[in-house]
Amino acid sequence: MKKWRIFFTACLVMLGICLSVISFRQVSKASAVSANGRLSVKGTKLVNEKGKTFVIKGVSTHGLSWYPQYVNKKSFQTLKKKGVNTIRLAMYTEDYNGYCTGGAENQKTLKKLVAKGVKLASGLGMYAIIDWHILNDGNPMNHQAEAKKFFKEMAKKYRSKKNVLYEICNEPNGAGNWNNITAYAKAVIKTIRSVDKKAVIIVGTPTWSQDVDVAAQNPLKGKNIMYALHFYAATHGQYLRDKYETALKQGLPVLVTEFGISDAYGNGNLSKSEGDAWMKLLNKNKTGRVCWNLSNKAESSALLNPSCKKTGGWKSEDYSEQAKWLWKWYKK
Ligand code: IDC
Repeated sequence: MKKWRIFFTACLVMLGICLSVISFRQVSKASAVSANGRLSVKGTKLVNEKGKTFVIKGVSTHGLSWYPQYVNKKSFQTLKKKGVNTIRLAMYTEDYNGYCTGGAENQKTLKKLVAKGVKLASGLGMYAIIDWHILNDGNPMNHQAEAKKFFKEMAKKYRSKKNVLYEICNEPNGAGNWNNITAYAKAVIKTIRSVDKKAVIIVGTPTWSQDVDVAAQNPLKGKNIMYALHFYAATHGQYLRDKYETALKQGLPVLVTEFGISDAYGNGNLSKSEGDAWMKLLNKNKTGRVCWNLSNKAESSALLNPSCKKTGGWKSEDYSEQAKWLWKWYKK
């Protein structure tokens, strides 16, 4: 009798240990993507598969042609530990070695980098934004044909992935007014939707993705479309927060796919106080945000110090002042 009791007690204890190990492993395994699944747009926000608001806390690469070394597993893993749940893969279309100006070999290299970035993000349960980074080419219509071809290829490749989002024109400016943007976006969205009915698509807005209020007056039709707002806190303060709130009030789904606390040139003095004001407002509205930029370039928007040559596994001395500010917000 006594022996049986000891045996049963031992079995129960063992079972208890097994169950707690399993649940611990599940908790420690839970990633942004495994916990939230495919994202979609509801009202002004991004939501997860259960309809609950999901807030993107992202980091953007610098131009993939210029800083490809940071697209590696250790790098993304290190960012994940800092609270980052999304990586934006910034692929310039013009500039030096841009997708549309660097030739066929360069296009292959860039596509490989995008594929590597998506694969690594997927493996770590992070979201990936594929960014068609127009900048000097202010009007997205300039490369519409290439964009359609590129995004069709991406959509075919990633239609079954739950973690891929498409940003179809980083920062329209100049002739990239809302008329041209909507004409471009309609064509590119149609191309993506012919392959993938669900992925979230982000559309840039006029004046370097600041005029979300203009987009709000005449938004595009269709589901799972968001509009980009970019701010650099040392330059863009209350007037831009007002535009953002105007757009939200009109029901526009806004996503901050690029921001920093430097000036609009990605350099100069940082403004932590303006940055704090922005983050408080974004948190209040549960708007996602992606910080510029993952590199050690000698500019204040870089997240790594210029002296840091490591491409992952960074320690506090490797991070720039902006990064240190950012990690505090991403921890919350
Ligand atoms: C900047 C980079 C800088 C690079 C420049 C031109 O930080 O190193 O020389 O582009 O390619 C944006 C753009 C983004 C800019 C960033 C800072 O989307 O490409 O990166 N910025 O100027 N919009 C507002 C600011």
